Amino acid sequence: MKNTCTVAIAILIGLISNTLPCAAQYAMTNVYGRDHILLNGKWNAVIDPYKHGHKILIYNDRPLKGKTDFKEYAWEGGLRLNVPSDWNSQQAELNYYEGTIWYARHFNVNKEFKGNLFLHFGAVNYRCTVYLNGVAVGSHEGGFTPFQIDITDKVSAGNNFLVVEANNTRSADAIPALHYDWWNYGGITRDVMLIRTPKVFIDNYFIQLDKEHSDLIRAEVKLSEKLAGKSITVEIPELRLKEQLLTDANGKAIATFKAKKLIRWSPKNPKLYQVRVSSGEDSVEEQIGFRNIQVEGTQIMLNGEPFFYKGISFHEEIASRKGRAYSQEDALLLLTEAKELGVNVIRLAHYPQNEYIIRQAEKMGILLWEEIPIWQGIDFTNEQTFEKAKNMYAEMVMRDRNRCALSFWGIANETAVSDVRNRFLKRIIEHCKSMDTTRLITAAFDNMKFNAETNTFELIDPLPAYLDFVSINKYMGWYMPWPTQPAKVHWNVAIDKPLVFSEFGCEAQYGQSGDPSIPGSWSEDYQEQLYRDNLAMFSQVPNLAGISPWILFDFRSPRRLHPVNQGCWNKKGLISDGGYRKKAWYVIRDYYNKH
Ligand code: GCB
Repeated sequence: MKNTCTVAIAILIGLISNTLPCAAQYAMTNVYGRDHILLNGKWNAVIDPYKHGHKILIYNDRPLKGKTDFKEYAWEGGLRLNVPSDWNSQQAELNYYEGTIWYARHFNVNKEFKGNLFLHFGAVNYRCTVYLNGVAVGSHEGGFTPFQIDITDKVSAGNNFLVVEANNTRSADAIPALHYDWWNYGGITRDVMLIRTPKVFIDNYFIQLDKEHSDLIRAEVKLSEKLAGKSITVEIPELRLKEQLLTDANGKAIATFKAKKLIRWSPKNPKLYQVRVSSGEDSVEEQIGFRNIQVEGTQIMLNGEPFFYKGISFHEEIASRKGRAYSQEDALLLLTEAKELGVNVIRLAHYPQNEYIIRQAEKMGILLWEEIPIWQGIDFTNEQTFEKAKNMYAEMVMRDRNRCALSFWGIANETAVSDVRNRFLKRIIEHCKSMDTTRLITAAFDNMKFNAETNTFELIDPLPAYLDFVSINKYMGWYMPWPTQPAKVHWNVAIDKPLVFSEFGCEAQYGQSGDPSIPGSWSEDYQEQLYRDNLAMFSQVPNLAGISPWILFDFRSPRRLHPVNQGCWNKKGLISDGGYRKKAWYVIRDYYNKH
C-alpha cells in the first residue's frame, strides 16, 4: 500500500513537472573539447501527429497491473531513426511531415561518477522537451542553436531512459515564422552528447583579439559558480603566453595581454593557436585564431588591409541526400565546393549551421557571416518573439564567438520598415553589441526604391545608421526586369558605408539551353547572361565592398511549386542537385580569380 502511494505521488509530481518543463541552459563553450560521449546512433522513434504521446511515451516500460491490463504503446519493435539527422530524409512518408516525433534511447552512468553531468544537444528542430526516467528535465525552442540540460541530480547510477519530444510545426510567433524558402527538416539534427565536468568548471570563455589592436588579446572567462578570488590560467604555448586571472564575485575574470609576434589569421594564412584555459580541477583547450576586422569609410578592412568580399551562400543541406548536413564529411563537401569557386566569405543561410562547418571553414581560411532566421514574415509586435530572437542570438554568439573566421553577424533578412520592426531590430543590435564588439554587424535589405528619372536605387530605412555595413538582396533580371542597360543602373544606398550585394541570381535548370534574353527559358544561358549583367551593374557601384550570388547549390523548398521547372526545388544554384556546375559558376569563378 505504502509503495503504491509513493509511486502515485511520484507520478503526480512527475506529471506536474512534465507540464512545466524548465528551460534548457546555454551550452558551455567548446563542447567538443570536454570530457564527453556521443549519444548518436539509432534511436527508437514514434510518430505522433495528434500529440498523444506525453501521456504514455515518457516512461520506458510501465509494469502491467494484472491480467486485464495492457499497453497501447511500445518503444521496442517500431521505427528507428538516426541521430543526428533530420527525419524527413529517413522515411518516404516523413518527407513532408510537420508535427511531433518522439525519440528514445538508454544510456548508462557509471556508479562512481563524480562532478556534473550534462546532456548537450547541438540542435533539435524546432522545439523539444527532454524527459529523463519519466520526468521532464528541460525544454528548448529554436531549431539551429545548441542547449544543455544539467542532469547531475536527475540521473540514476546505471541505466537511464532518455526521451526527446521533437516538434517542427511552423507557427506565427516562431523564428523563422510560417513561410520561408527552405525545407523544414525536423528532428534531432545535430550531435547529442553526455558531458562530464568537475563540480566547479569553466562554463564559458571568450578569447579574441581586441577590435583595434593587432597584438592585444582579450580574455573573458566565467566559472560555473559565483566564486570570487579563484585563479584561472590562460595559456598559448606557441606564443609563450601564460596569464593568471582572478575571478570577481560573479566567478568571472577579464584580462587583456600583449601577444608579441602574433601571426594574424587570414584567408591566405589561416593560422590557429592551441589555447588552454584551466582553473582548479578543470582544463579545456582548442585552437583559436586572431584577426582584426573593421570598417574604414566604404571599405571592409581585414588585418588593416582592404578586403573585397567574395562570397557565396549555402543552406545546411546535402542536395543529393535531400537532407540536412550534420557531419564532418558533409562540412567538407559543402566547403570544398565553395573554395573551388574562389570565395573568401560564406554567408551561412539563413540560420546558424553546425559547428563542423564553422570550424572547418576557419581551418580553410574562409570568413563567415552568421545569422538567426529573422527571415521576412516575423511578428515584430510580439514581445515573446523578441525574447526568442534574443535567446537564439545569445546561443549563436556564445557558441561561435571564439571562431575568428566569424566576422559578420547578420541581424535580419528582408524586413519591411515599420516602427515595431525598427524598434525590435535596434534592440537586437544593442543586444548583439553587448555580447561582442569584435565583429561587424549587418542586415540584408530588399526594400530599395527605384527612381526611374535618375535610374537610381535608393533605400529609405533608418536601420543602416546602426550597422557597420549594408547588404542588398536584389534579383535584377529575375524578380525585376532591367529598367535600362545594367551598367546604367545607379546605386545611391548607404553611400558612406561599405555595400555588399548579399543576394542576386535566378533559377536555371541544369543542362537546359535557351534564349539568353528570356528568363522564362529557365536556361543556363539566361542565368549566365544575368550574371554578366549583374557584374556590369556592380562595377558602377561607388561603395561596392563585395558580392555574394544566391546560391551555391540548388536547394529544396516547398514554396517552389512549378512541377516541371522546380518540383519543390529552388534552382538558383550555381551547382545542380546532382552536383554539376552550371555555366554561371564559371562566370563567378573568373570574376573571383580577378579580384
Ligand atoms: C531571397 C531570400 C532567400 C530566397 C531567395 C529566392 O531574397 O533571402 O532566402 O531563397 O530570395 O530565391 O527568392
